[in-house]
Amino acid sequence: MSYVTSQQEGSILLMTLNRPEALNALNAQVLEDLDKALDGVDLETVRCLVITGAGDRAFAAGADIAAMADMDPEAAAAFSRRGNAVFRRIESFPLPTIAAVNGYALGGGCELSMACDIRLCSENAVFGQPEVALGITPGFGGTQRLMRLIGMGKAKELIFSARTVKATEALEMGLVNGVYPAEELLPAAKKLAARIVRNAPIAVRACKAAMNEGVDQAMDEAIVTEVREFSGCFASEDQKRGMQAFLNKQKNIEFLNQ
Ligand code: CO8
Repeated sequence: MSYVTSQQEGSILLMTLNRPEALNALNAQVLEDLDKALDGVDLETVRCLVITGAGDRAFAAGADIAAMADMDPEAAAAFSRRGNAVFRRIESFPLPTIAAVNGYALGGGCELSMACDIRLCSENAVFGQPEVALGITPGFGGTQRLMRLIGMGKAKELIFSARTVKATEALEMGLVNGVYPAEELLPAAKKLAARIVRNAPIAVRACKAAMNEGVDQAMDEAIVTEVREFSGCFASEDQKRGMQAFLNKQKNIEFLNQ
C-alpha cells in the first residue's frame, strides 16, 4: 500500500497523493512514497507528469501537523531537509510537471505545487503558507519559491499574515495558470500535458533546464546556459526530424525522444 499511486496514460503519468482521510497531509511515509514514485518513472516512455491529490477536498493540506507536534529542532531539521530534497527533485525532474490542485494546497501542499513547473487549479482551491499561525516557518521551500513566483512583497504579505487565497486571487497573482470547475481540472491538466508531449521531448527538457538554471543566474551567465541547451538539441535526431518536416511542409510529425 503506497500513499502515492501512478497511472500512465500514453506518455503522460498521473501521480496521485492518496491519503484523503487526512486531506493528503504529507508525513514521512508520503514523502518516501513520492520519492519512490519518481524512481519508478520510465523516462523512455513518459514525457510529462501530472500531480494531483485524491478526493475532492485537497491537493495536500500541508505537512502532517500531528507528526510535527513533538519534534525537537534536530528532528524538524531532518524532516525539512527530507521534504526539501524530494521537492527539489520534483523541481529539477527531467520532465515537465503540472500540479492539478483540486482543493486545499496549504503549507507543504502549496510548496509541493510550487515545486511543479505549472499549476492549474479547481474553483474550490485554496492556497497559502499558514505556518506562522502554527509557530513555525514554511519548511519545504515556501520561503524561497513563493517570492520567486509572485514577488517579494506579495509573498511576505501572505507568509507573515498566514492569509490563504482562493483560486481567483491565486490566478490574479500568477500563482496558478488557470482555474477550472472541479470536474474539468484533470481533463484540462491532461489536455495541457498532451499539448506538451507532442513536442520534441529533448527540447522541452532542455528548455526546463535552461529556465530553471537561468533564473538564479546573472544574464551573462544565463545566456551561456541557453547556448549550452540550444546547441545540445542539435545532437538529437528530433532536431533533424523537426526541421526537415517544416521544410517539407509536413505536419503532425512524431518525435522519437532521440
Ligand atoms: N496535518 C495532519 N492532519 C491534517 C492536516 C495536516 N496538515 N490537515 C488536515 N488534517 C486532517 C485533520 O486532522 C482531520 O483528521 P480527523 O478527521 O482525523 O480529525 C482531517 O484531515 C480533515 O480535516 P478537518 O477536519 O480539519 O477539515 P476541515 O474541513 O474542518 O478543515 C482545513 C480543512 C482548513 C484544510 C484544515 O484541515 C486545516 O487547517 N489544516 C491544516 C492546514 C495547515 O495549517 N497546513 C500547514 C501545515 S504546516 C506545513 O505544511 C509546514 C511545511 C514544512 C514543514 C517543515 C518541517 C519541519
